[in-house]
Amino acid sequence: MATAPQHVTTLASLNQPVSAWVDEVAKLTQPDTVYWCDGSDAEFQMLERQLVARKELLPLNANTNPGCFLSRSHPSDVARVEHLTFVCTRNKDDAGPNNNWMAPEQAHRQMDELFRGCMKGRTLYVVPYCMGPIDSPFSRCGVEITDSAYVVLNMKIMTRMGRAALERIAHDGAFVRGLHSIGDLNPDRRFIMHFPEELSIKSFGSGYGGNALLGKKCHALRIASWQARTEGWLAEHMLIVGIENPQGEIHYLACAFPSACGKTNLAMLIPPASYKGWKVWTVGDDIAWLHPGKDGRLYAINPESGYFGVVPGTNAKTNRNAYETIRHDTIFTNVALTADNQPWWEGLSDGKPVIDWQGRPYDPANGPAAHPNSRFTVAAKQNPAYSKLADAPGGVPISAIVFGGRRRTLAPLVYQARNWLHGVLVGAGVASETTAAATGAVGVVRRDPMAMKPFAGYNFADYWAHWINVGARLKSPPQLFHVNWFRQDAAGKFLWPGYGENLRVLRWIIDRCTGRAKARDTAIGYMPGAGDLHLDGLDLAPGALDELLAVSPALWRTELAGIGAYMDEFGARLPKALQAELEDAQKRVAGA
Ligand code: SAT
Ligand code: MN
Repeated sequence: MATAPQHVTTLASLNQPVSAWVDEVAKLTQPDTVYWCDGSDAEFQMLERQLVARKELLPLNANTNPGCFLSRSHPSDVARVEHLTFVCTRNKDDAGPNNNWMAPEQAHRQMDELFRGCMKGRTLYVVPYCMGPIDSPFSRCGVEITDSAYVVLNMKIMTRMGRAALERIAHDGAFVRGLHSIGDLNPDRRFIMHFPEELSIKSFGSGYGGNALLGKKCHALRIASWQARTEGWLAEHMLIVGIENPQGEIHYLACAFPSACGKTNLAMLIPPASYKGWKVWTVGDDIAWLHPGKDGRLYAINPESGYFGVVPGTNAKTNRNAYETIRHDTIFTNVALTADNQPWWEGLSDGKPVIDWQGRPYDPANGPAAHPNSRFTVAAKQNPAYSKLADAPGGVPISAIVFGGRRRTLAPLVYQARNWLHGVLVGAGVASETTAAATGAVGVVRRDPMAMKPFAGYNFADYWAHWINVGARLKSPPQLFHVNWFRQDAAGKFLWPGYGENLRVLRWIIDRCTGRAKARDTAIGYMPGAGDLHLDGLDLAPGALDELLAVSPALWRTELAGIGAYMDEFGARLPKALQAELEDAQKRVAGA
């Protein structure tokens, strides 16, 4: 690739610590060319053209999907790899039983061996980025070095990338160093290593989003959660959504669900037809950075500027906003193609696939046409529901925090924690049936506290203690809730329609925050009575609501024992207050 020496010098000279690090990495990895990204649209288009010329990016039908491209990954490189993801702290206990751990010196040695000479014949891209609005005091910057132009394109969409970020780094001083190479995509030579004490990341052997777009899970969750603890805030796996009622009052909610539980859908929800005058505004769909404000409330920014969402299931009925958002200027990864070169995925009502996600003629015997974890990368600004406050430097005030998971049984449609401490227990008890976003078996229940199991960059015991401390500092803390959209009847049929209808539950949640809704005091927390939810215009199966709001003390006794056993793994570091809260919860359920 041709570099413009003038341009390189200008950007490199903006920041001595960055260029010193780039030189050091170039010596190790030996690229043919070093290219500093300025983040301009012209640069984006140039890289697109290069990838198209190399057949690494396929332009899609320009009439139906203008500005859209398809990328196909290596078939073994389609999801995050939690068993190959490590948190490398000097003290093993600081990473905790919730993380894979390796001593930092050993991890550096092992990774540097992989990186040695790995960029021969390739271009080294320097990608300065800012997580959060460029002028927000809550934002944090990083620089990713990568040999993948696909990563550069995605980082341009997902973050505030380029010159402005580099200027902010010069001003801030500190930045997160992320070194990435796709290597040879050999799963045996694939590792994602985090060094929170050094604010650095080394990722080798994968081009997949969560493994390769280092600003996302690696920086904005694992490293940032560590930074947040030392600085007194929270970095969470949460969407941020504003709900506006017909009176024009907007409440912001932050919701934590494990990957592929519908966070993007909830963040872009379309109100049901009977909810006239209601509007939903998206601030973020995956990550929230939460800061205690001077007024005693909690304020949230979305560190990202784009969506890296699951494609299958997206259609005009399930999520019209997402469907509109990805009609143009979108990078699709691992979807199928129709005969006229339109992207296709399971859940679309029209079109039919002729080429599958691996580029083979479509044959149902090979499984789904689009990979179940196929993704779209798209600028958040394309969302028709993009919030006016999505770029607000001070963030949005959070009225409620909502936890949830995929549970066939047990968890009712919604319940409210009794107070902050109980809410921390509710969050710590989140569990979900596994999905396609991570490699491994699908459909197994696993503990996923605060939906952060794969993302907390330190010991969960310390993380829960930090949550308790943050709550204690808030004069007007958000109310905490738990929802379950995925409850099924005995025949395995979903009891709740989900999607836009979820607004009915969010409405009860908001009304609880403003003191407008009634609730029953139950063994697990506050719950709506059958008449407390606004269900006009909704056709639920007979008995479904009772089942959705049923609490089985027997199942809950088993669940709380399971939570207790899980927490025991954290030994003496577990906060005493959380242990006591669990015992209280157990007493309430025992007496029910
Ligand atoms: O990890 S990714 O960000 O690639 C997708 C997800 O699990 O949210
Ligand atoms: Mn996620």
